[in-house]
Amino acid sequence: MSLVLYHHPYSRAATVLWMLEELGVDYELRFVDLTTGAHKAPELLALNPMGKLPILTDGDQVVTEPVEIPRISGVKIAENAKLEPVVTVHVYVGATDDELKTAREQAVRLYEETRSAVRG
Ligand SMILES: N[C@@H](CCC(=O)N[C@@H](CS)C(=O)NCC(=O)O)C(=O)O
Repeated sequence: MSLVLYHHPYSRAATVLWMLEELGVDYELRFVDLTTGAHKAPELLALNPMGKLPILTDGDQVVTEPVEIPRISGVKIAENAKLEPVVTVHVYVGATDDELKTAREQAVRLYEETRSAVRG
C-alpha cells in the first residue's frame, strides 16, 4: 500500500487520518504547515490546484475530497480492513429510467468485480 496523506492537524485532513487509523491501513503521513502557506507550494498545487488539504495519494491517484476516498482507494482499503468494497456510480439529475437501470447494473457489476478482486 502506498497511501500518502498530506495533513495538518487543524484541518479536514484530521477526519481522513481518523478514518485511516480506524481502518488500520498503512499510510505515510506528511505534515503540511497551513500556517506558513506550505499547502500552496508548487508540488502540492500540482496535486490539488485548489491549494487545500486534505490530499490523499495512492501512487498516481490523487483524492482531495474526503467523500471520494473510499472510491479511489476502495480496493486497497477493503483488502486491508476486510471491509466490503465501496462502489460509486454517478448519475445526473434528470436521468431517465433506462439510464438509472443501466447505472444500477453497472454498480452491481463493479461491486461484484471489486469484491472478487478483494476476496478472491
Ligand atoms: N473540499 C475540501 C475543502 C478542504 C478545505 O477547505 N481545507 C482547508 C482546511 S480544513 C484548507 O486547506 N484551507 C487552506 C486554504 O484555503 O488556504 C473538503 O471538503 O475537504
